[in-house]
Amino acid sequence: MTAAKFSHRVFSGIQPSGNLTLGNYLGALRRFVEMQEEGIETLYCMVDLHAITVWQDPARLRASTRELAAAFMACGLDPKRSILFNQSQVAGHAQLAWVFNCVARMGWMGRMTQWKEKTAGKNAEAESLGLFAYPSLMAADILLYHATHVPVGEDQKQHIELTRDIAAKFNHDYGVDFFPITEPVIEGAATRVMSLRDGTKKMSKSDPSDMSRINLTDDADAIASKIRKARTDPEPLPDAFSALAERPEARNLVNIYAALAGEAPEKVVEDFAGKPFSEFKPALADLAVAHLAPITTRMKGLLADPAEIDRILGEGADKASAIAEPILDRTFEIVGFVRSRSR
Ligand code: AQP
Repeated sequence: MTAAKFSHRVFSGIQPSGNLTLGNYLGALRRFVEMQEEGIETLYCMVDLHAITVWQDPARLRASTRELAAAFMACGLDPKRSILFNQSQVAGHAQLAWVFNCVARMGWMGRMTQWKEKTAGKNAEAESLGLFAYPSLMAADILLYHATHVPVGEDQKQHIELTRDIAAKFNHDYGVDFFPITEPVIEGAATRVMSLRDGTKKMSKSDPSDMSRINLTDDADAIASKIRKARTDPEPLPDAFSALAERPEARNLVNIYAALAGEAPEKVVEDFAGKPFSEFKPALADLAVAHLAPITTRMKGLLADPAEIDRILGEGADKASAIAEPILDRTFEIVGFVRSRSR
C-alpha cells in the first residue's frame, strides 16, 4: 500500500551478545554486504539495547560491540558506503520504541516464537520486561529510518511481520500513511543454520555449548574439530537432497556446505552421493576454514585500533541521527506531543 511512497532503504542489526556465528554470517551478514554492493542505501546497527534484555557484563558488552563492528567491516561492510553504528548512540530508537509500546498489544508480544523459545523451561515472570517488549524496539529500529527492506535470517521473520502490524496499526489509529510496511529479505541457502549438536535448534551465539556453533573467531583447528564432532547419523549421504528431509543434522551440514560453496544443496548431495560423513566432514571443514580465516585475520587487524572503531561508530551514529530526527519529530507531532524546543 505505502511502499511506493518510500525510497528503497535497508536497515538491519545484530546483537553484540557474544561471538558472531556462522549462522549470523550466512543468514545475515553476507546478505548485508551484497545489499551494500547493489548500491542500496544501507544502515547496519549493533543493537546493544537489545543485548541488555538479558544480563551482559558491561566490560564484555563494550568489547563485544567493538568486535561486532570489526566483524562487520571484516566481512566487507564499508563505513563510507553503509552507515555503521551502535543503537544506544541514537536516542530515537528508545524514544520511538516507547511510542510503539503504546501501539502494540501485550497479546502480540506473548505470541512471539522467540519469546516462547527464550523462556521455555524457565520462569517467564522472572525475565526482563525488555525481553518481552523486544519486538517493539525492533520495530522502532526499522521504522525510525522508514526502512523498506530488512535482510534477516528465517528466525526473525515473525518479528518483521509484527513490525508491519505495528506500522499498520499506527497508520490506522492516527489516520496517516506515515510508516512504510517493511519487507523482510530472507534469501540464500542458509537462512536457518542449525546447531551442530542438535539439528532441530538454530545455531546461536548464546547457546551454552560452544561445540554447537562455529564462531567467526574460531581458528582452523577449532573449526575442523567442531565439524568432525558435529552430530550426524550413521547413514552415508543419499543421492537426492529430498532424502534428507528426516535427517536434520545431515541436511544442516549439506546446507552449510552449499551456502559456503555458492552451490545448490542438490548439487552438493549429487557430488557426495554414497560417501560417508567421514569423507564429507573434512571437505566441509576445509571450505569453512578457507572462507572464515581471511575474515578472522582482518578482524584482528581492525581490533588492534579500538579508537578508530569508536570513531567510525560515532560518525555512523551522526549520520543515522540525521535521518532519524525528522522522522521522530513528525511521529511526535502525529501523536500530539507539543514540540516547542528546537534541537
Ligand atoms: N542460525 C542462524 N541461521 C541464520 N541466520 C541467523 N541469524 C541468527 N542466527 C541465525 C540472523 O543473524 C541476525 C542477527 O541476529 P541477532 O544476533 O540479533 O539475534 P539472534 O537472531 O537471536 O541471533 P543469535 O545468534 O541466536 O543471538 P542470541 O544468542 O544472542 O540470541 C538476524 O538477522 C538473524 O536472523
